Amino acid sequence: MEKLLTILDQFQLDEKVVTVEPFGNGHINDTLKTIGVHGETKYILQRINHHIFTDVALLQQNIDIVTSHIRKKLIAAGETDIDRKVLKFLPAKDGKLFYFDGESYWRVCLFIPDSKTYEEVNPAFSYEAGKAFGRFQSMLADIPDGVLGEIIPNFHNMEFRLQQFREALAANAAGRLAEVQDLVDAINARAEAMCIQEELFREGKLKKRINHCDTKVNNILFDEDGKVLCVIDLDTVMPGFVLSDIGDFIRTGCNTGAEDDANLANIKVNIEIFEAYTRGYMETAKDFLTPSEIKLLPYGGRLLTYMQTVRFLTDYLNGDTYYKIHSPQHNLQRTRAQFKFLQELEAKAPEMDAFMAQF
Ligand code: ADP
Ligand code: GN1
Ligand code: MG
Repeated sequence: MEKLLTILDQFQLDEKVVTVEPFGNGHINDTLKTIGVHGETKYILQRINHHIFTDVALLQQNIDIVTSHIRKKLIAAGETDIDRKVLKFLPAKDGKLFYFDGESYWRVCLFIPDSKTYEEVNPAFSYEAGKAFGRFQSMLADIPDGVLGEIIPNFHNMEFRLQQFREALAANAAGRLAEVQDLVDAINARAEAMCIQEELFREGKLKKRINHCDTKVNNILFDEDGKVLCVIDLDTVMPGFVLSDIGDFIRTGCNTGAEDDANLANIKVNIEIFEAYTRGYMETAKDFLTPSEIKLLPYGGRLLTYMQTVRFLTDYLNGDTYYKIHSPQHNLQRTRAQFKFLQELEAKAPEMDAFMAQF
């Protein structure tokens, strides 16, 4: 605790902090909230996983560009209460937006008061979330190419993720290959069909746009009335294919079970959540999407679920080197849960595709 308070001391803060508590349940960084003298929370402190985000200066520069860009647009649109509608990171005493203590990298942002995140949403919240992500993408659409650094190269490139998977199979570093052969076969059987974006991009038929690339349900802050305040967790904002963002929301928001549900029977598609999200998203994104992107939106859900299946299994085969795990077989449990959800999405594909015909 003393150490964490010393770290906070390195930042330019207005309020005294007496203690910090763990917060959130991300798989990569460590998130904590601060508690002041009267029990109030003013700041979020995060330890950045620099094994994954190896260029922390670039990471914070990207986030600064994105948050400043959104802030400017909100001000121009006459919005009020701006500090609750876009994240605000606070500089360290040397002016940098992070602090290195010799071992770890840290950053601090303002805690947004009277906000809530959810692991599950109802259709009304899903509709609001759809509008929020469409608005987020449209606000960032005019950031010129090359301004944001590609913080994790090939992050949502399916061909690249499959290549990493194949390397993990070949190395079999943790000796776990034999027990997951059924999953390996299922992944291989779908590989070609899941790489159409890369193919379309090479043919010049699909362009890259700035995406959030981690649009899990719990990366949106809602106010007490269920309206979206802002989109958070901006580490992976970068150019990519537009399906990433609708895809990751379908993967997390439309699943009636948990991402790592041990009981596969819990895992089904909630179609109402998909329809509500898509309606909201189309309201704010329709103007910049091409007809072929619109048609592919349900495919985006399958793609991101498949990609997550591949990424969790790759990590399991590698001996759990990437994601935080909470039990020895956690990555395998996550893989099985994601694969079950993929099968459920495949069964619902005709219904989801038919829904898109109205747009
Ligand atoms: P990660 O998912 O990588 O751990 P996040 O940035 O998503 O990190 O933060 C984790 C959780 O902390 C969020 O789901 C949200 O509940 C909460 N949170 C993060 N930033 C803020 C903020 N500025 N104000 C209020 N709550 C926040
Ligand atoms: C990670 O940090 P967190 O939990 O928001 C991962 C995402 C995955 C997600 C799966 C940098 O996100 O890409 O989709 O876990 N982030 C990174 O839940 O790899
Ligand atoms: Mg998060």
